Amino acid sequence: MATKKETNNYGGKEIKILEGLEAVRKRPGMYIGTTSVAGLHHLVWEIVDNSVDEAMAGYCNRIKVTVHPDNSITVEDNGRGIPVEKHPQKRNMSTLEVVLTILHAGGKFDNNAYKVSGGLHGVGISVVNALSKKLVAQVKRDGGIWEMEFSRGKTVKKMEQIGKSKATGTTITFWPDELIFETTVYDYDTLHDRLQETAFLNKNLKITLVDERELTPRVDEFCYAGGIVDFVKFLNEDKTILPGLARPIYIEGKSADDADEDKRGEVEVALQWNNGFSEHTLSFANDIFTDEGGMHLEGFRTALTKAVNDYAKSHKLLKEKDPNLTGDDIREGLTAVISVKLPDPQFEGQTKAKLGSSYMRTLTNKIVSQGMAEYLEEHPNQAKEIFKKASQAAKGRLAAQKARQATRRKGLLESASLPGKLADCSVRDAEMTELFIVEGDSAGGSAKMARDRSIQAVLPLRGKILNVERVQEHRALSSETITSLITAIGTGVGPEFDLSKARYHKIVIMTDADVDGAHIRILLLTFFYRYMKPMIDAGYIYVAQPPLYQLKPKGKKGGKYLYTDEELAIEAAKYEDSSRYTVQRYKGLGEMDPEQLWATTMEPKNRIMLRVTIDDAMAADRAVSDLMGNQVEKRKSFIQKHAKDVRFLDI
Ligand code: 0RA
Repeated sequence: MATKKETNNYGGKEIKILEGLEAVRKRPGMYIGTTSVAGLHHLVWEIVDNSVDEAMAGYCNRIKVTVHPDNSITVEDNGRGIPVEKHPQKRNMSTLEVVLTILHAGGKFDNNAYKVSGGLHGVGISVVNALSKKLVAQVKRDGGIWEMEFSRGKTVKKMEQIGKSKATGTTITFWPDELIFETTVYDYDTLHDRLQETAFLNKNLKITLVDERELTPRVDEFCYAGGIVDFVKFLNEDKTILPGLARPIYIEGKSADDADEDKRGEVEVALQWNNGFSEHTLSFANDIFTDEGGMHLEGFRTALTKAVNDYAKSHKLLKEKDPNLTGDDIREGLTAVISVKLPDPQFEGQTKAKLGSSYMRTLTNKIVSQGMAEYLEEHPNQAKEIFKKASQAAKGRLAAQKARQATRRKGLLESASLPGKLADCSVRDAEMTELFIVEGDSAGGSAKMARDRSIQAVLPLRGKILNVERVQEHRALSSETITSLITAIGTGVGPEFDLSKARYHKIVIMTDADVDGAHIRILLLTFFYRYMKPMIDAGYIYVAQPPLYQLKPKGKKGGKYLYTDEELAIEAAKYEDSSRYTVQRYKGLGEMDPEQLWATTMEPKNRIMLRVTIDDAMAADRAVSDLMGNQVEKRKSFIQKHAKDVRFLDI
C-alpha cells in the first residue's frame, strides 16, 4: 500500500529528501561515527539533545527516556513541541515532517542562543529517523495531539490529529534498525551515566530513565537544584574533602551586554579540593564534554594559578622572593567542572573535542580571576587550607623530581641498571619487540620459557603493584615495582617522559583470569593512565587474553582452547552429552605448560590481544577513581563484575 502511495504522490522535492536519508543509510558512520553499540546510543543522545535545547531555551523542564522490552526507545519532553503547521518554505509539508525527513533541518527555525544539538556530532533527528526501522513522532501543540509514522526514513502515515491537549511537548519512539547496527541492545549504565551528567549540567531539569526490560521496571530520576555544584560533590563523594571546603566554590558570569554578537557567552565553574593527589577536571561547552579541553580550560587554569599566587603573596603566605606555586601544585587533589555556553562553538583537535573559540579563554579567565580573588578574600581559612595543600604538593614535586632523576640516571647506565628480574630480548629495535608484564615469579618462569627470546621480554612483578591514585608521585617513584617498570620501559615519566625512548612498542599485561589478576591489571592500567598516558595514546599498551578453558573430547586426541564462557557453551553444544568430553579450567597462567602458554597466548600469529584505548577518557577517569578510591565495596563489586569481562578494558 505504502509503495503505491509513494509512486503516486512523491514529486521531485520528496525524491531529493529520500536521497538525503538514503545517504545516511549508506554511510551511517559519516553521521553517527560508528554502527557499533556507541552509534546505537548516539540515536538517543541525538533526540535528548534536542529536548535539552528546549530546556536551555527555557521551555522545558522534564525529559523521560524509556527503554522498552524490545529495545525501542521513547524520549518524551514537555517543551514547545515540534511545530506542526505548514512549513514556510515547503508548502506541502508540515514542519514536523521537514524536521524528521530533511538532513540538518532540525534547528533551522528556532533561535535558541545556545545549542547542544548543533554541536559536536549534532546531525539532526532525521538521521535517527533514517536509521530506525520504525519511528513514531507525537506532538502536543496548538491545542492538539498530532502523530506521524515513518519507516527507515520514509513516511508511512502522514501527520494527523489524534486528540486534543492543552499541554505541549514532543514524544519520539524509535526502533533502531538491525540492518544497520551491530547490536540493538541498549546498555543501562551508559544511558544512566550520560543522562545523569546532562541533569547535572542543566540545573533543575528533571530527567527520568525507565528500563522496562526488567521484570519490575527500573526507574532512575535525576534532578539537581545545585547543578554543577552537585556534580562536583558527586565526583568527590567517596573522597575526604579539604577542611572548610564541604561546600564547593561556585563562580559564574557572562559577557558584557554590549559585547560583540560573536563574542557572547556564559561561564560557570565549581571546584573543591580533596586530600588525594590527582586532578579531576571536566570541561563542557554547550553541554558537550570537551575531552581535549580547549580555551575555556586554559582560561580557568591560568586564572586559578594566578589568583592563588596573588593571594599568597599579598597575604605574606609566600615571600616576595619565593618562587610561585605551579599550576600543577595548585591543582593537586582538585575536582572541578567548567561549563560554558556560547552561540557558535568551534571544536577542533583529533576527536573534535577541544573548544577552539579563543575569546572563551579571555572570558573564562576574567570571570574566574575575579570570582577566585573574591572567594579567597572572603574565606581566609579556606584560602589557608588551599595554600597549605598546594605547598605540600610543591614539596612533593621537588621530591618527585629527584626520584625521577634517579630513575633516569639509572636508565643512562643502560643494561647494567635494568631491573634484575627482567628477562630482556635480544633484538634492540623497539618497533619489533614486546614486553610481557606477568604476575608473580611462577608465571614469570613459564613465560620466560615459553617466549621467543629474540623479540619478547618478560618482567615478572612481585606481589601487588602500588595504587598510584592514592599516593603522591615521589612515593610512587620510590616503589621498587614501579621503578623496575619505568626503567624496563625506558621512557621515564613526568616532564622527562620521552615516547621515542620506549624500549618496546608492545607492552603486554598478562595476568591470571581471576579476581586477583583483574585487580593487578586495573592497577597497571591506572599506572599507565596516570604516568604514561602517551603510551596508551600511541597504542603501545595491550592486554593478553589467555584461554579460560580447554575442552577435550573423550577417547580422542587434541582439544580446543576456549576464551569465553560463550565459546565454551557453543563448543559443548556440539556434543550429545557432557560425558563425551572433559573441560579444564585455567585459573592461572601457571597451570599451563610453557608450550601451551606460547601457543595460546604469546605466539604472535595465534594469540588474541586487546589494545588498550582511551576512547572515553571520562569513563576511564571515573572508573579509575571509582575503583581506586576509598570505597572498598564499590571496588570489589566492580572487579568481580568485570573479572571475566575483558571489554571493560576499552575504557
Ligand atoms: C524545531 C523548532 C522548534 C522546536 C523544535 C524543532 C523541537 C525539536 C525537538 C526534538 C525533541 N524535542 C523537541 N522539541 C522541540 C521551535 C518551536 C517554536 O518556535 O515554538
